[in-house]
Amino acid sequence: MGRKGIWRSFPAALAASFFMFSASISAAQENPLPIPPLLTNQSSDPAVARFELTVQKGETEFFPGKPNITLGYNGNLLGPTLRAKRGQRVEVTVHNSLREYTTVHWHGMLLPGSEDGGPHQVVAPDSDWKARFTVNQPAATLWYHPHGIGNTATQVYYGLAGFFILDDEASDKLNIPKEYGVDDIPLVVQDRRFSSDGVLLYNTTMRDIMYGMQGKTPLINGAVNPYLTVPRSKVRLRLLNGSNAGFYDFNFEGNKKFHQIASDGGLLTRPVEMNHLQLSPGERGEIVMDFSGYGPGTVLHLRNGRLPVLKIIVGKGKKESPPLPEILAVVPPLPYDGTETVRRFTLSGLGRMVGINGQQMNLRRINEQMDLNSTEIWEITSRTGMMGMMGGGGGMLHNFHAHGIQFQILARNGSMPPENERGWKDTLQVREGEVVQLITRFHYPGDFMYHCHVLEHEDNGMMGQFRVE
Ligand SMILES: [Cu+2]
Repeated sequence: MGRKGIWRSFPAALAASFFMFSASISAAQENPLPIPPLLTNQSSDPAVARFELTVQKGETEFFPGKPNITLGYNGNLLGPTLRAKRGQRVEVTVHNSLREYTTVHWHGMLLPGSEDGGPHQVVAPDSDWKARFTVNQPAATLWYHPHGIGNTATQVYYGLAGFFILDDEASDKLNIPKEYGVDDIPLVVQDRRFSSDGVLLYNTTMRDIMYGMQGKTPLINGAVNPYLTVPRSKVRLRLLNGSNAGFYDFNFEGNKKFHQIASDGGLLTRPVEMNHLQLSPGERGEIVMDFSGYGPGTVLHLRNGRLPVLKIIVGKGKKESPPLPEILAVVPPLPYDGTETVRRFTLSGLGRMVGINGQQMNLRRINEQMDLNSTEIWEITSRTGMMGMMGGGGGMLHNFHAHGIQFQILARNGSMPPENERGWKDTLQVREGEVVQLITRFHYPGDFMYHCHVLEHEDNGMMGQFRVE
C-alpha cells in the first residue's frame, strides 16, 4: 500500500523505468528506518558536553547497487544526534574534510553571534572550527546544517543535516515518551529527485530556481521507502522538515488524531489535538501518536498530504502508556507595552532576484541594528505577486527564520495564531499577502541572519543581517 502510493507519485515514464531496473532491488524496496546515533559526549565533566564532528564526503546507495556521492557528519549521510541539557557548556569541534568551505549552524539555539555557525564562521577545507556556548533555553528539538553563502542548498541536499536535542529538568520529569529510538523517534523528512537509474539529481529545471528544489521521493532519516516498528503505546515523533523547499502537511491516513506537544523552540503549554500538521522547511513539530489501541501487525502510514512517507508497524511489545500530562511546560508570553520597536520584513522578488525589504544579501551590510536585551515586534509579509501564476497553486511559498532568537507569534493577519503556534518558534510560514506579527527578545550580542528557509531562495539572496549590541 505504502509502496504503491509512492510509485503512483512518480511521473509515468520514471515509474516505468524504475520497474525495469528494479528486478534486483524488489526484495529490498522497503528499508528499516535508520535512527541517527547519539553522538558520544567526550567530556567526563557533567557540566560540559564535548562533541567532535567531521564534515565528510561519502557514498550512499538509496537504491541497492546504485551508489551516489553524498555528504555527512561523521558518516556517509546526515549526522549523529547531539544532545545537551540546559545549563551545560557545549563545545563542538568541527573538522571540514571537504574540498569546499562549509559552516555548521545551530538552528534554533540561543547563543552569541560568534558561535552561531552562520556565513561568518567559515570552516575552510582541511581546517577546524570550535563552537562554545552554554545552553540556556527550554528542552527542544533543534538541528544543525551548513550555512555558507551560495552553497547551503547543495550541501544540505547532498546530506548535511543532523538533530540537536535539548533537555531540561522540567522535561526530564514529564511522563511522556522519551526512550530515544524506541518510543521517541527523530524523523528528518527530505524530498529528493532521482533519475530513473537511481542517481540523485539537483536543480534540473527553471522551476527549481523559482520555487526551490523539490523531488518526488521522500527520504526519512536518509532512507527511501522506510518502515518503523513501534511499541503498542504512545510514541513521540520529532518531525523535522529538512527539505530544501518542500512544504509538508503531515497526517495519518484516515485523518487519525494525534497530539502536538512541541514546536520549534520547545514544549507547548499543553498537548494540542490535531489531525494534520503543516511544517515549512526548517520547522519542527513533536507529535505523540497513541498506538496502544492497535493490534500487533497493524500498519499505519505517516503521510505528507496523500503521499505515504513512513510505514509504521505496530509491534508486539507493549509499553506503559499513561495519559499525556495536561500541562507540559510554562511558556510565559513575552510582555509588551506598545513602546517596542516595530520592524517590517517583506519577502519579495523572483528567481535569482529574491530579497527582503527590496535588498539582497550582502555580507558587508548590516541591515538592522538591535539593542541587547530589548524586546521588538516584527511584521513578516510575503509579496511576490505570484498568486496563481506558474501553476504554483496560490503563489510563491516562503517562510522566515531568524538566528540566535526564539520568538512568539502574536497574530496572523490580525488574528490569534492556531494553538499549536502559540509556543516558542524560530521559523514560520508566511503565505502570499499574509502579515505575521511576532515578538522576540535579544539575549545575545553579535551578528545574526534572518532569511527565507527555502534554501534556493536563501542562496539567491533572500537573507539579511541584524546586529545586536
Ligand atoms: Cu522563499
